[in-house]
Amino acid sequence: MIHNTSKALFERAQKVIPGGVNSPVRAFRAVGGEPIFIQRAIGAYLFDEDDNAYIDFINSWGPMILGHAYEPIEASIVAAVQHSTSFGAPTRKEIEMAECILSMLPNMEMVRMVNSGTEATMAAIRVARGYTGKEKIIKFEGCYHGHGDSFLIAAGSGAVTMGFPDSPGVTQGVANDTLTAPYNDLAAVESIVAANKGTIAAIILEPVVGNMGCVLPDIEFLKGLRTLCDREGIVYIWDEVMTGFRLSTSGAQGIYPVVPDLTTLGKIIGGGLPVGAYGGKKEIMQCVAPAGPVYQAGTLSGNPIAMSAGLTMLTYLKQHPEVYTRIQSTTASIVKGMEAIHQKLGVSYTINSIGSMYTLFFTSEPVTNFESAKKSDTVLFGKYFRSMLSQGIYLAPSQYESLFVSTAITEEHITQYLQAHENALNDIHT
Ligand code: HOZ
Repeated sequence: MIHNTSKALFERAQKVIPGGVNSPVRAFRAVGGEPIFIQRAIGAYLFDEDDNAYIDFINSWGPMILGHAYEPIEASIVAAVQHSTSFGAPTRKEIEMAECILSMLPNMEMVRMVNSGTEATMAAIRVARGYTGKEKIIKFEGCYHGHGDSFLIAAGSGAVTMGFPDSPGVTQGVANDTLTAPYNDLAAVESIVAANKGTIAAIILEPVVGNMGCVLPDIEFLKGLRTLCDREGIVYIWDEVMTGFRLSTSGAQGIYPVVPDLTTLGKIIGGGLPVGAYGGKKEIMQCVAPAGPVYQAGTLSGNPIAMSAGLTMLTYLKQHPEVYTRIQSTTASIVKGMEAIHQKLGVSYTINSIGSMYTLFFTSEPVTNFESAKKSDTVLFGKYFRSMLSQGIYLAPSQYESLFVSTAITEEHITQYLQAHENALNDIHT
């Protein structure tokens, strides 16, 4: 593959954009080589500026669940644009969007739209603090909740990929208010809560982690946190920015029988446009301004174009739950195929998977938390990534991310993927 145009664009980009990218993971620093610049996409395929085609397993980190340039979503955007792109005033679509979200997430009684997952998580903890009158939060090592100050402590995703899990620029005061525990370790959380009695406003987690790679929760862990939060008057927040409307029509809440107090959303709810949301119990959400005193606002919140795209996406998913059966079966075939190849080649790697999310970890040990995720051989991952890319397979350029499958992936794509996988493993082991 020739990447001359991407190369030239990257050189140009680095002169005007920090690191040449608008989000760090995209720079490919963790996998070596230089980023490819995407020119267009359709269905399962991305095309770069040199017109190379790639089968996409990132899908914009989740949102393109129906594949790229999905016609009904594009049509809804085109229709909305004809009535202007922003009003900064309430619209009917915002109510329809809120009603649609609540109908799909039965645990949610009220919702506020924002512009990104980061905004949603920042607002959710502010509301939790306002509601409880307490200041500290507990997050989990390797979980990533966007780039808000409070969350850049032991953070996953790009933060760990780039080697800054505790980012400079976060004040000591903020850091002191963020307590961290290992994922899936209820006893550790119990002791943190006991040592900080009466000071914890919220516990926030990814109910299925995407940001240290895909890591599954122990159900007893999720349930135990619910009991703990009830006992101690702590707001239990599920960050479903990645899992919301991806794991089921009700996200992780449709799979695990646990009810959070607040949920944060993003990605899929915008149909590929920049949208986030947070919502939950009415009693808590009534604290948000102007209903209550906790301030949170945004000129572009509930933007009419984003609402049209998001509403079209959610309505489609609600009416077509078979989407989930399909992408789950595609993912299962990929995982099964990879495992068969590992057996054939006599190599042992861990694959974590649920629904249409999965990660191949370059370790033979089980991955259940950040500590075990970090046992992966990231140098090997980098080699694997580059081999897959050269064979036209676009994966997340970091070991600490999940992959996402869309409905556009066919049997033929699976065959191509598995062949590339086998070739890549042969490449890196010779
Ligand atoms: N941190 C995002 C995924 N966990 C990546 C965002 C991006 O680079 O687009």
